[in-house]
Amino acid sequence: MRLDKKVYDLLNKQMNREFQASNTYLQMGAWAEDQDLTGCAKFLYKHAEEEKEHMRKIFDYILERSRQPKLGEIPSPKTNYKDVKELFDIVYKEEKDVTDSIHKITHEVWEQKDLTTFSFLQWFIDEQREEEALAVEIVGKIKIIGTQGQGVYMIDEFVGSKA
Ligand code: OFO
Repeated sequence: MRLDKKVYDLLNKQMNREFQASNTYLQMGAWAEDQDLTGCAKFLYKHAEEEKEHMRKIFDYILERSRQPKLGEIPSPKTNYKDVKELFDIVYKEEKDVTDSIHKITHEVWEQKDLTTFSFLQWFIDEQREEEALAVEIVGKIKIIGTQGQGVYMIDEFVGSKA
């Protein structure tokens, strides 16, 4: 059955948001690599790929439900960060915002009794739970280790081990 227009708009927006997250993580990876933070760069590049896969999942789903996905303009990501702490505070905020957005769409499809889309979104809900938990873990470790001296090296090793 063809996707309801309101659900289509919400999914389309989410699809573009996943693409934006992918670009943000890719750019963050470039910043990290430039700072010789190779572990962080590895982690961020991997996540950039994952966000692109999320985008594609929604893209394919919209098509499957007889609508055309519309790629929008993606604003340029920030290119400079104060330090690794600022970087991962932004990652955590980004993931929290994506979770809120996915929950909002899920709530709407539940109201509309679109159980097919409701089922489709369960994967994203589980994925966001994992991604948020990972971001919380990294932000927590950065807090413990601190960003002075060898702390940055330890953080880079830790984040790289999560890639
Ligand atoms: Fe981490 O955002 Fe996709 O779903």
